[in-house]
Amino acid sequence: MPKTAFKLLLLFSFSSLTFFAVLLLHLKARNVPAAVPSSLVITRNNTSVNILAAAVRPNTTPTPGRPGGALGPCPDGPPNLLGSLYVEFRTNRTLQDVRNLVGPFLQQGGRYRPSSCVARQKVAVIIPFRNRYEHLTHWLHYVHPVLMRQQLDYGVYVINQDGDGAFNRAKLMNIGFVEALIEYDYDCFVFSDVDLVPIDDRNLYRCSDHPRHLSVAVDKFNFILPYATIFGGVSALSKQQFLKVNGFSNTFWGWGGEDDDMSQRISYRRMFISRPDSVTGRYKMIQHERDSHNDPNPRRVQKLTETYFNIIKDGLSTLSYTVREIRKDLLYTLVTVDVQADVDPDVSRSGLKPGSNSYKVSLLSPEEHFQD
Ligand SMILES: [Mn+2]
Repeated sequence: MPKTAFKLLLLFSFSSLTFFAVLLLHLKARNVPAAVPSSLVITRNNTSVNILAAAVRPNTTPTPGRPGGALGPCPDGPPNLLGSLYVEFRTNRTLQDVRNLVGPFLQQGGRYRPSSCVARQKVAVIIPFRNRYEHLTHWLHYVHPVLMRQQLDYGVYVINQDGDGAFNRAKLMNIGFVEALIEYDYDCFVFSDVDLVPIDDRNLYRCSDHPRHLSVAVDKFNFILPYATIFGGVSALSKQQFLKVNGFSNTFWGWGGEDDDMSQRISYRRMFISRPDSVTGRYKMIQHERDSHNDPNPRRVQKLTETYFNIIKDGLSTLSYTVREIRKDLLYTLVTVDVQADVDPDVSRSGLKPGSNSYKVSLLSPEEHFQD
């Protein structure tokens, strides 16, 4: 009798050992960066897009698949938040480092949704962009894990202005809104500068009853809100809120004014700006020199007196651009666009130089732009 028991015990230990060995192997395999190509190129040359056409275009990207039955909604307060975070930009991390670190949790194009519950909001994070791969690397490194802990169903869209024309941050954000909606049924849009990283993950990248300004306490401004109506840096509008204000103006070329114009659109449409408190809303800004082709717009102050009359005739309803390329990286979707700097009469009136080669198709891959 004890002999049989001993045999059974031996058999049991052997099978558990085998089980753990297999489990370990499986876990190890999961740690290897996902076996998906880091770049997948879709070219849509000379496809003019407008908001109406976008609305009827079919979804091109299926939503991230999720096997299994019905999940419950995620809790209103994400349970795994850490609070204040350590953020450091003086490193030589590369995009590949970030792919290795957070890539295994993502789907192609910088997409994520929680596996244990149904996210409360579908959030598109829109980053207006040109030639700032070093900043983007830091942003992706720090913000992806935050968004995951916040249990969002989200995607990261980097809207890359092609050519050397005057930069148009606001138009890029309008384009991000349209392009993200073509892909997925997002209900919330967070617009973020590439050089702003939240240093507290309790600052939820979600939308609320009113348009929300998230970057309220930036280190560059000694963690103080510079003025009461400020809406620049990082902000969040629901799809309905964004449509209500007709998006951003498309006619702010060069630096400044477009965020204040949005702030006025919001108040003219009888909405308020909501904000996190000044501890939760802390940010670290990556220090940099002013970009070329982004000089202060001399018309920006004058233009702010015209917002009220321009809401209807300048915005999503009049948005026109050309998608040069859509590139799916594991960490983000890169949409390279021609914003038509040289066909907009407002560029010449603004006193800024229109782009000489804004129709040039970008042939460099992000890695070639990015000096590792
Ligand atoms: Mn900046």
